[in-house]
Parts: sequence; C-alpha cells; structure tokens
Amino acid sequence: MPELPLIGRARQHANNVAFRSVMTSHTYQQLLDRSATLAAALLGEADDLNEARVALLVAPGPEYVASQWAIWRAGGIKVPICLSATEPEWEYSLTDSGASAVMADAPMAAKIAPLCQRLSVRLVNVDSIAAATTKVLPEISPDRRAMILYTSGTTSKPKGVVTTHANIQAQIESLVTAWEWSAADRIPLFLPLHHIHGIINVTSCALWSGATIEPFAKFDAASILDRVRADAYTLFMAVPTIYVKLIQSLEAASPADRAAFVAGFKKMRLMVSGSAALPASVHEQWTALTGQKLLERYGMTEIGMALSNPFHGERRPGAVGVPLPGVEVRLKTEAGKIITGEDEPGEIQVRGPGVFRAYWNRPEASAESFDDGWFRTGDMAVIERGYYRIMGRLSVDIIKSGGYKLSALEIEAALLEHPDIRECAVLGLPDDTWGEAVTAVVVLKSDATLELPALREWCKGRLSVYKIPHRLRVLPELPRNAMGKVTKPAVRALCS
Ligand code: MCA
Ligand code: AMP
Repeated sequence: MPELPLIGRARQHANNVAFRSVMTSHTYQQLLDRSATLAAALLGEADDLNEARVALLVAPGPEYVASQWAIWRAGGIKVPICLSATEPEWEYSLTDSGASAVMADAPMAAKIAPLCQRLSVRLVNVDSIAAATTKVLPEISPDRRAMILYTSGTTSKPKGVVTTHANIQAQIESLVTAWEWSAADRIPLFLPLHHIHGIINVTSCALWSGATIEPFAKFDAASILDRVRADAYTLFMAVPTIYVKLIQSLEAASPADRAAFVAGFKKMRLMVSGSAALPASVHEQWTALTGQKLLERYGMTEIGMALSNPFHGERRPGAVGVPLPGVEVRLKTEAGKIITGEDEPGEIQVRGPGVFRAYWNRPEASAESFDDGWFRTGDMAVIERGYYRIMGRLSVDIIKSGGYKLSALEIEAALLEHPDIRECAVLGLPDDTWGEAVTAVVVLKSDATLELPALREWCKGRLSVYKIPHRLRVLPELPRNAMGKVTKPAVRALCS
C-alpha cells in the first residue's frame, strides 16, 4: 500500500519552501525528514501506533506540521489542543480522547508537564528530539481515523469530531479545486491550529499544493500589515472579526501607510472570510477600502467546507454561495419536507466524502446528528437567486464569538461555581467586532454585588479567554415559562 497521499504530494514539492519567516525557511523535504524522525521517536519499539491518540501542543510553524505528519505516519490519531486553554480544559481533552501521549514544544511542554504527570500521560518534548533516526513506518489506509477536533455544541462539554485520512483529503481537494490553489501561492497563517479553518483551509491546502506559509504566533494587525505592504501574499483567509480589526487599522493609518497596505491587499488573488457571518456592511467596507471582493464561505468542523461564493463570478455580500465540489447540500423543514425551491427556509444538511465519521465515544450523539445519511448542521438557510443565505442557528445555546464556537451551557456551568451567583443564563448578543459577545445574565445571592472586571478576573484559569463573558447583566430574577424553565428568548429580549 502506498504512503499517505499528503506525504506523496509533499515529495513532489520537495524543494519548494513550505514555511518562511523573517529569519528562516523550511523546504518540504525538511518537513518530511523531520516528521520521519519524530515518527520514529513516537513509535519507539512499536511498529504502529494503531490509532493511539496523541495530543498536539506545538506553536504554529514547521514543527507543528512535522509533528502532525509524524503522528499520522506512525499510525496515530492527532488531537490538536488549544495553546491558550486552561488546565481543566486540557485535562478534559486528554481524558475524553484517552490520549496516550502529548507532543509539545519546549515552552508548552513546561506548562503541561504537571498535568501529564498527574494523568500518567507520556510527554514528548519535540525540541529535545534532535538526532535523525530512521525506522520503517507503517502503511496507513485512507479509512483509518486521523484526527479528533473538539467542538462545542448543544452539550455542556465539547465533543470530539473524528475524521479519517480520506475525509481530510476530500476536504482539502474540494477547496484546492474551487479556489484554484497552486504552488505559487503564499499565505499568512495567524489562525489557531486546533480548528479546521487554520488546519485544513490554510495549512493543509497550502501544503497539498506546494505553496508557502508564513506563520505568526497569533493575529497581530501591525505585523501582518507590514508583510502585506511588502506583497508577501497571494492569498488571505480570516474570520470576520479579523477583517473588522484590519478595517480599524487601515482607518487609523496615515494616508501614505494606508495606500501601501491597500496596494498589497489589491494584488492578492483571493481573500476569503468564514467561520461566522460576515456582515454585508463589513464586506462592502472592505471592497470600498481595498478594491477586493471578499469570498465568503460556510463550513463546520464536522463537514469541512460546504458552501462557497464562486472564485470566478458574483461574490454576493450576505450570501455563502453554492455547494463546493464533491459536497451535497439540502435544506429540510422542521416538518420533514425537503425544500426544492427558493425562498423557503430549512435546516442545512450535508453529505459527501468530507463528512466526519462520528463523535468520539458518543454513539447516541453521532446517530442523532445524521438524518438518513445526511449530517444535520443545526444551521438554517434559504436559497435566494441561486445562492444560499445563512439565517442563524437552531440552538440558542451555541455562540459564535471571534470565529470561535462556544457552548452557552459550558460557560453557565462554570459561572454557577462563582460564590455570588445563584442563577445564570449565557447568551451571544450582537457585537460589531466579535460578531456575538458572550453575555452573562446573572441572579446574585442575597446582598452580593458583582462587577464585570471582577467576574472576568475570577473566570481566568477556569475558561479560555474567548469564553470569558464580555458583558454582564444582573437581574433580580430570570424569566421562566409555565414549566419553570428559563426562557432564553425572553432573557435576550430583556437585554436588548
Ligand atoms: C478575545 N477577547 C475577546 C474575545 N476574544 N473579547 C470578547 N470576545 C471575544 N471573543 C479579548 C481578550 O479578553 C483580550 O482582552 C483582548 O480581546 C485581546 O485578546 P486576544 O486573545 O489577544 O485577542 P485577539 O488576538 O485580538 O483575538 C481575536 C482573534 C481570535 C484573532 C479574532 O479570536 C482568533 O484567532 N479567532 C479565530 C478563531 C478561529 O480560527 N475560528 C475558526 C473555527 P483584554 O485586552 O481586556 O485582556 S473553525 C470554524 O469555525 C468552521 C469550521 C469554519 O467555518 O471555519
Ligand atoms: P465550528 O463548529 O467551529 O466548525 O463552527 C461551525 C459553525 O460556524 C457553523 O455551524 C455556522 O454556525 C458557523 N459558520 C461558519 N461559517 C459561516 C458563515 N459564513 N456564515 C455564518 N455562519 C457560519
């Protein structure tokens, strides 16, 4: 059996630059060699990891990809975890996935070492593996499980989305075809590498194509604009919050700087927005400022990308276009009718080779999420003049903030541990920068007082930074229905 196609693709581009930064560059051959060394270290005496889960905690860059490929080439399942997560969040991912090892770079290894020790999980510090060792690597069939990505949803704790090598390949090939990726492309990477926007849309599509990635530790408008003015990129992919932040930076720049930045943006062959709704006003402002028409697309961790405005043709503000190559999409009403015409809303359901296999260790949730072989996204949409338009989500408990999908229930569970909070309801309220702002509506215990800064401080170490409430409302009581259950639409109405 041949090796994994993505490794074969890398061999075809062996001498191309895969990663470039100000000080260094790495070719595809260097990534291949390094991943073979790391795979040998992971395997030790074993011949095959046989789908053992290996958590990945490495900063974005060549070492992240070499570690990812090492896990795959050794036969393991990669579980990327958030670099800035709290210890309880890491612990949840490691225990839920049953990880047997964590691969970390030196700074992250120092942070996670006590947890690994407590959980008896092997810690592999990639920075301490220098010698190039070789070992015969196992053959990996495409239907082996490759990755578990944790995603928040309608349950309090995140669920692990399991994809196979074949799923990942289908997700990559669809985008490479639709957006005409080539080895001549150069793209900045500033999105986190524990979600598919960064892993698949940016990194994996680039590496499949022989293109060059410029990694950043995180999004920082000034550093990215510096490189944009130097014409460093042909492609750009970001969440709406990043475009809002870039608009603010462009507006604050001197006329000469702004002209230089705009010239850099103008030259790119494609700029994409996704992960959350791009307000039509932001789309139009971006075009007015830079002359670029953003391409908005729609996707989800469980399915990869499903809908996209066209690379050639009309990119309509407020719409997400049509199904991507290899992806089937249908709309279904609550009453169970498949919609065949325009202007009738229904739930988006998706089928195709990129759709995930199952939620990790959750057979019931997995079964419930499919309808006759179609994945139920929980997002509502309508077709208007040939293009899908997203109308919102079926669940009020899912929040999208800064491109991150958050569970209101998970944040509520954390807040209920606060000594002064008796009851709470967490909502995502509209926000110009973040899309939705995490809003805590709380009822306090008698005589208690609570201000937002104190609540945010208390949340640190318990919740990742983007889950920490951005707004706070204190109410004497929460509205309830006849059954005594808190009604979130009524809470929302009180807050608006
Ligand atoms: C950070 N802050 C926030 C939020 N996040 N405040 C309100 N709401 C938030 N969501 C605050 C911090 O507390 C801090 O406040 C200040 O902002 C700066 O924090 P920092 O973390 O440095 O923020 P940032 O770097 O400016 O982050 C913004 C960001 C980041 C770049 C938009 O959130 C990001 O990278 N988002 C992308 C996530 C992503 O990749 N999603 C794709 C998921 P203070 O200064 O007071 O301390 S995949 C997906 O969705 C599907 C598949 C798809 O379709 O792609
Ligand atoms: P995630 O679980 O992080 O993969 O987030 C997937 C969710 O992001 C989808 O179910 C949608 O609710 C949302 N989403 C992604 N792209 C878009 C978009 N272009 N417009 C509106 N919502 C989007």
